[in-house]
Amino acid sequence: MATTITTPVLSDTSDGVLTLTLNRPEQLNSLTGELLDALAAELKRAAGDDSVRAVVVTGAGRGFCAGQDLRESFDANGGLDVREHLRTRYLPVIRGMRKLEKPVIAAVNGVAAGAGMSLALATDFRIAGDTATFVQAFVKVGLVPDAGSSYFLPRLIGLGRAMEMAMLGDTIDARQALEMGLVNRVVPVADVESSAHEFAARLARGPRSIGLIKRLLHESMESDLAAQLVREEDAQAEAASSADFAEGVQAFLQKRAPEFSGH
Ligand code: LHQ
Repeated sequence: MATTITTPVLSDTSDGVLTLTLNRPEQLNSLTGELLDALAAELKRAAGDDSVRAVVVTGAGRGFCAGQDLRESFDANGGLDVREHLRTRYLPVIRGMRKLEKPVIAAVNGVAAGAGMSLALATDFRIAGDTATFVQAFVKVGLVPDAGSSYFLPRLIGLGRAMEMAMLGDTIDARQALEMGLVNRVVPVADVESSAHEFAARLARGPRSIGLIKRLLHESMESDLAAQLVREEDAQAEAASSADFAEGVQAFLQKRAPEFSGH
């Protein structure tokens, strides 16, 4: 009998953009250990691959990601060691997105629930389809926000609104998400992947400093002004010694568009 082996994460690179597609469409791309491991491995690979200058994360089918696969959590064998699972499966993905000095864009094509919403929050930009929805589903099954949601959500939308989403577990639509600053853009759902690709490709044509800007802005959420001014000095010294800075200045003086290499 033939067996079909399904890849839990599809990957494709074009225009300097690596697109990672969560690929369990029948289960709304809910997260198994296998899928999370594959995602972490792709992010690790992207870090060392010069041809990748931006990453898009999206979902196959009608959902973005329905969070932890609840069947895997509570199976006949007694379920998961949650602490261990978070530490070994989720943390490498969330850290992988943050540590990557390349922009990561979520193309939210449908529902983002529980840890699926955490994945979207851990990226640097969210482009949502107009039918996408967001739900902090954790509380509905008696859990707390995890995979970074308790960190990212109040920083993105403020404490009061984060408290409400996390405790009530109500679903918000793409328009509400845009109003509260949870997403950067809302586009017709049919265009979400192409819009995210275009957005990512624009960033991928950018200079080396794009990665440094990502690092700086994320660090600023955790530091005071004095520390941040020092971090700016460090990052600017690095940017100013890049080939892309030399190209940027040359292009300005020669009155032409710069061609950045990412170095
Ligand atoms: C699913 C799932 C799913 C399996 C839809 N699992 N099959 C927790 C524990 C341990 C460690 C680490 O972290 C976490 C964090 C978490 O993420 S907890 C939160 C987990 N996620 C949820 O509680 C969301 C559960 N799903 C839903 O509430 C709904 O499915 C949403 C609102 C996402 C979508 O609703 P609908 O559009 O009405 O779709 P559906 O419910 O009919 O789902 C379609 C299929 O997908 C269905 O399968 P079936 O065989 O009946 O067609 C669902 O069972 C399956 N599915 N989410 N998380």
